[in-house]
Amino acid sequence: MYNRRKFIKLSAAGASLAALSQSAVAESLSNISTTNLPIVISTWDFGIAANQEAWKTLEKGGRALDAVEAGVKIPEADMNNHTVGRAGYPDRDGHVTLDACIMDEFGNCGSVAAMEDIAHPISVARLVMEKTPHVMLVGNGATQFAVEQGFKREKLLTPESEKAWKEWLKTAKYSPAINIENEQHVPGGKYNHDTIGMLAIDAKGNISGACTTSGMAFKLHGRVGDSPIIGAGLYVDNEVGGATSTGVGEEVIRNVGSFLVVELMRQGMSPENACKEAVKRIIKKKPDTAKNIQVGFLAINKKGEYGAYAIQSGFSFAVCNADKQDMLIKGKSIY
Ligand code: SD4
Repeated sequence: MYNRRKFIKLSAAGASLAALSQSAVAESLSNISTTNLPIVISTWDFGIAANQEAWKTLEKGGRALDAVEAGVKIPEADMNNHTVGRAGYPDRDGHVTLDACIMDEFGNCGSVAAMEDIAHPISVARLVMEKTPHVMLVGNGATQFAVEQGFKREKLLTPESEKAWKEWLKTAKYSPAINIENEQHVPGGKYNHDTIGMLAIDAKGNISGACTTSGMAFKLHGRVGDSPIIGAGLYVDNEVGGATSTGVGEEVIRNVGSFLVVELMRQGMSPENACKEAVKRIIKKKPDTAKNIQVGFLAINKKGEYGAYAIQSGFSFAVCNADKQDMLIKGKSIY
């Protein structure tokens, strides 16, 4: 028979459960061994400096979200880095257009795409997440929002990037090489293009990620790659882990790459095997395309175990934890 007292008790429990703050839920999810934590990992050699910046937050017991935002701002600000943020190579019409996204331990996320004139897209993405009911702002709307939030409008095209663009215009061959470190694959490999994807787990065991890029060099105006697309360039699930990608964004989007890696880890695969399987999916779908492009995935699971895999050799990633702050690891590859 229906027991009203029991129902009242249960619904009271339900109500108090619902009233649990998001942070209490995250605390309970993080009820695992945290011996390797905190930790931060990120793509490519420039990940070392970015990780070191993120570490300053993590070692003080700070939140992974703050760590990844601070970390990726280093390559975004680097005037010698032509693939992320300020000083990035422009599109084929000479506009520097930036893409970035960020995701936290609660599944909150924010993104900007094809945004011009603002040097730190990752911080704008974070404000889209925190201050709007939306996930993604693009183009002029993203710039307008950033300015309203107090960001300074500035010219992002540097003389050096402009020179490279004018050089490229002489042939205007629309086949920019991406990430293929092995120059024998790539005529014009000097326009190699790398994105920073960063994943961190803080001392409480909570995971966040960030991904930021100026996208494919000399792309069509308006082109958006995987980097600002939640599930493609970045995905975090605080129960499982996080993943991020670098390389030809179109192939990553087609396979919803980072989401796939996280789901494969959920099914029990190690981070490295999950990345490898996602790379194999890309190759299987378009074997001829895959021979001449680079895509790399980087992943971390809830225990702080990490791994990576790429189509081509030459992909590297940086790891930083209490033991070592400047570790650089060569990612394994299919070819
Ligand atoms: C894009 N995935 O725009 C980016 C580019 C990149 O390493 O990652 N290069 O498609």
